[in-house]
Amino acid sequence: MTIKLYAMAFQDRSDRVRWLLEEMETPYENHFLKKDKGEMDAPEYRQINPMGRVPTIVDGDIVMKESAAICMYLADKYSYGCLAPKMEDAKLRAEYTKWMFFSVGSLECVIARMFTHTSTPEETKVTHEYVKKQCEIMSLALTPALSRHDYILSSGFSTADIMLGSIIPGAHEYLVKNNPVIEAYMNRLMNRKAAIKAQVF
Ligand SMILES: N[C@@H](CCC(=O)N[C@@H](CS)C(=O)NCC(=O)O)C(=O)O
Repeated sequence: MTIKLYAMAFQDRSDRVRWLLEEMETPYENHFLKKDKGEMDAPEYRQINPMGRVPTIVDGDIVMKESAAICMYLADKYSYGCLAPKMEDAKLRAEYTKWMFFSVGSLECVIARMFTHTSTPEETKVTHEYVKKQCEIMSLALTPALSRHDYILSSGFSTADIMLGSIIPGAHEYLVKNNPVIEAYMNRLMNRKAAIKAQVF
């Protein structure tokens, strides 16, 4: 049964799921919901996602929400040992899990403040100072890892790169602009065929 991917647009948090599906060459259908037509609030959609958010996937009788969780689930199911390190490879799997959670739990929630905490010039200033500082701290983890290898894991490209690659551009100013290591990493990711096909960037 073909996987259904619910989204609002190519460039929302469904981007990482679509990119992963393209990398795995797993068949899927895009279902774009029109917010202005009330489709996010429609009872049929609220039944599978009570919060009325995207992305959601339906894979047979499995319904998944939360983009990082969806990507972990899909990579384990369709690309285990390739885009998701195996459990037996404990050190690599631990590193992979760390970056998957870092991407949303440390990075994206900070970057998202630039969209939610900017209602006045004063608030915008405070928010940008905060995001800049946090990005400096997160660079202390990202830059050394990406100096040692082309992708975030020593084993090569993985789903953790899809998560990071879809989130980092949101803080281009603070993470990419003056950091040649992260800039080169982003160029590698942006040139991947699957990312181009998924219209991530
Ligand atoms: N933590 C969730 C966040 C989901 C989320 O907030 N998605 C946004 C789009 S990127 C959304 O659905 N917003 C609802 C709206 O704009 O009405 C995830 O990573 O999937």
